[in-house]
Amino acid sequence: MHSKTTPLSIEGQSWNEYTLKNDNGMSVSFLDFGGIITSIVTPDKDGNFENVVLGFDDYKDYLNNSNYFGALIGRVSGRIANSTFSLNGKEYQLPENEGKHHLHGGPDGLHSITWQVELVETATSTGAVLYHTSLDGDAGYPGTIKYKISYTLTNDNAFTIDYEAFSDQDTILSLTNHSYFNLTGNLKETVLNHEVKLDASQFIELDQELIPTGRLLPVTDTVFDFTNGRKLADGVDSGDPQNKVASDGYDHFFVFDHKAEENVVVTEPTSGRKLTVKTNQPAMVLYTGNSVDDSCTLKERQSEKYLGVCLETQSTPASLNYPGFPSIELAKNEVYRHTTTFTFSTLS
Ligand code: G6D
Repeated sequence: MHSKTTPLSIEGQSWNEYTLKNDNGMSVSFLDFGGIITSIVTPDKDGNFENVVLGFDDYKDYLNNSNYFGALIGRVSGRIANSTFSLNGKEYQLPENEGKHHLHGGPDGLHSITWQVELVETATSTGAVLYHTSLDGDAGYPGTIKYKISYTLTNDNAFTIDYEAFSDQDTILSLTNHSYFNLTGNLKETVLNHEVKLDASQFIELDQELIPTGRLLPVTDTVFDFTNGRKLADGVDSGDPQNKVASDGYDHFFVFDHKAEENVVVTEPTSGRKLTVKTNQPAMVLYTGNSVDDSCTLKERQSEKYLGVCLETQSTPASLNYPGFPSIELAKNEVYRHTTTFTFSTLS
């Protein structure tokens, strides 16, 4: 187990890249800027260690990261319709950064701040704690938030993100990480041949602007039924209106049933890689990179549509407008706790 720190100078800004490495040779690298995960290196079935996430080749591109590659997301992941919400009878106006809507915490969200990082080694893990304080009114949100986010890698090839946050006022908060996974290794091909299994029997319907309509749809007898495993390619030309709305793919909030051992299992047949996800969150956005075009120069190659799949565990801002959805409210002095573990293995 060990870690290293690499100082960087990016467009005059001083960043650091941290690399956590376990005894099996698996590594996770990330920046203090945006908490951005720049690479995760894992073995395939033949022991070839390759990168399994999308990341820029030139790190200055993270300053204009409209795909949010690898980034921490907040204060609120997803879309807040019309960039407004009310809390305790008060109306709040947030910056509009996708049409009239507020996406992923706005232009100055957590993806764009530089975190204070402390490396942490234990007998069984190597990791880091990322700290930040966001002041009352930051990006239009109420409450001063103290964040403490931990990245931890163990010798089980498990990478855990623990999010803790604390507010001095009632507010809203829903954090996630926006890594794009690609288990082929070094981005050999798109993720359309990945098989995904989800412990989820419902998902939220989206309108043409990708805003939740308030309806929970059953997955039964649709290409949204991942309960027994399904290729992501099924969502490309299904003709299902909900795939069409998402630019011929998935970009949807699946509500976990929390009945299965694992919430998510992703496998890739050629490499034999397997990724399982366990989380305490009520749901997850499954996003197949439908808006990724060929304009990004990544470490291994140019980007393209469907090159990565995002597994964004979270609650939903739809709860601001519809009853019955997992809430994103955080009461004054309540501690926000979100933990998600990504475990990498190979098919036996
Ligand atoms: C697109 O609709 C998708 C979002 O879900 C994603 O997070 C973003 O691109 C990066 O807006």
